[in-house]
Amino acid sequence: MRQSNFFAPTLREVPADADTKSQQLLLRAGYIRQNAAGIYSYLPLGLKVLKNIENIVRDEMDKAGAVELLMPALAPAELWMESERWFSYGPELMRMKDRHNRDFALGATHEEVVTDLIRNEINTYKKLPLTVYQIQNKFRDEKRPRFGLLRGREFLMKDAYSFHSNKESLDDVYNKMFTAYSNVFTRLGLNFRAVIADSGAMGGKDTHEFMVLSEIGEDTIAYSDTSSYAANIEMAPCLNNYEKSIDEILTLEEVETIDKRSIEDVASYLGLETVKCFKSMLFKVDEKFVLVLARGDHEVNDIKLKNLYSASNVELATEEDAKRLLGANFGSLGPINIDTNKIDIVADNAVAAIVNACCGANKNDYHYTNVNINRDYKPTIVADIRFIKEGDASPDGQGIVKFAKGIEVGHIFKLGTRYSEYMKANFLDENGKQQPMIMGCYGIGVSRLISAIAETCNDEKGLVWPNAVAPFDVHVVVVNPKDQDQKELGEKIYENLMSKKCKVLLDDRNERPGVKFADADLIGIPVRVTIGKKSAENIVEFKQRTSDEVIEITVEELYNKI
Ligand code: 9G3
Repeated sequence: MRQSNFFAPTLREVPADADTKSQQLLLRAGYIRQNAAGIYSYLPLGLKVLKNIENIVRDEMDKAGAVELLMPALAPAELWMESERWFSYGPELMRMKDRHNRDFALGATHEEVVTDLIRNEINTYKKLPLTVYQIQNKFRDEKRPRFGLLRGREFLMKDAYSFHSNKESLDDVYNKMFTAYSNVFTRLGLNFRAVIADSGAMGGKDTHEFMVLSEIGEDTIAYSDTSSYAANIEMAPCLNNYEKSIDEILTLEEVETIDKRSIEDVASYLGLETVKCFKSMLFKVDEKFVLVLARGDHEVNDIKLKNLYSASNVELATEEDAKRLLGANFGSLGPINIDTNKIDIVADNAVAAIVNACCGANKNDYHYTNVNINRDYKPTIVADIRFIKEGDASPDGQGIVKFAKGIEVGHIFKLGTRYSEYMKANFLDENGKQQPMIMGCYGIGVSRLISAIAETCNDEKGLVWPNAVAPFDVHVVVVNPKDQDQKELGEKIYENLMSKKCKVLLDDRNERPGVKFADADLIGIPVRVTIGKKSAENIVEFKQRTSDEVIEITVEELYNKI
């Protein structure tokens, strides 16, 4: 490709609204342009990187035995009504009406469409298992699109769906996908972890997220410092290994704690450690009020609370709710003498192990001390309901937990029959009995990967693409195209490398050398060949983007080197 009639508008200055390094570089190097919040155009360089990533994903999907198809982005609302998701998703699901005023969803994901497609074609175990995938734009009207391609409103996803007549078959495909995903992210040169995740609204239980470690990642991973254990902190379980103290059980006391609100203030005022105190947080779980008890140094995990109740919505109650139901403000709430017909009490495992605890008295400016579970309050449920912390024992019992931020680039699920039951996608099993198909689904954020790679593969001069995804293999820079020797040698090398199936970008522009070198560094093609003064002696300069070293070699040596 000749740069003189290419389209890669590079920018000198950093765009003001770029909120991450990768976004700055992709904009400055002319890879993408924003059309609207979370909506982008891929310019030629960006599209080449996107296609390279797609093809690695395609290659691994095909090797895993999946078959590529392409479904429409427009889905009739009726399908989303059958799965009962039409009304459970809010403004994030983009919708439209056609000319006949019929409702459609703009595809945020394709469980409904693919299940409808398969239920009309497959009805016997003899045709299972089947795994199909597509690589297609998804639409999700994110409240806060940010970090460029990392959280867009129209983005490219590879989504695969597998259909099975039994669990073993699902397990087999799930494992094949797990391997395929590991291959994809390894081939892309990413530092990633497969973490145990929460399946959220998707139903099913086993699910893994693939996280690229990065400071700007929105997810937090809890991982063991000695084993391969890693889990999204949303669901990382906490070992129930709290030792119950052998202190004598003391008599309950109500104490005045004027203007002491936080656990720390109350604990220090009463001369207690915070681990002897517990906080009581009032939540609304769907329509039910739940008072959740967590030790002073722990935080309530609302995702675990949601899963405990299989709820669809969990939120903190308001202070008015607290005053109306418990008679006190936040910071003075507690489980003693409350109406457990109206309010459940959920105590974290750690709270159940505290002897002579301190908690709110449901009376402003008063607390109880020497609180003992079952004597002074009866919890509805005792469970693991807190967020894991750095320093906790690793859930697999090996080593201790550390945190890292991660960018989710893949997510695989064992869906079970959640969609096939709602949508009657059944098959006749070996015994001639109708059964709902067992499903799995597997996503990779293809466009998100551009930014995830750019976020780690860069330096102060610009992008530094790994060979596997670079838009070109070699950047041939003719320092002075007006010089006949340089121009001709540049053309010769360009043609020769192209004949060897090398992807070459030839910078034949009439620009100052400094501009050309700066652009080459910014664009980030792995190898740069400079055609300069010594071209008459058949000598060129060879430079790898990952090093500052520039070597002079003959054109012949160049061909061998490349
Ligand atoms: C929606 C909207 C946003 C969504 C979903 C539905 C996430 C939704 C989960 C999945 C599950 C898997 C197949 C590929 C892998 C991920 N955000 N999810 O279902 F309507 Cl607006 O997408 N789908």
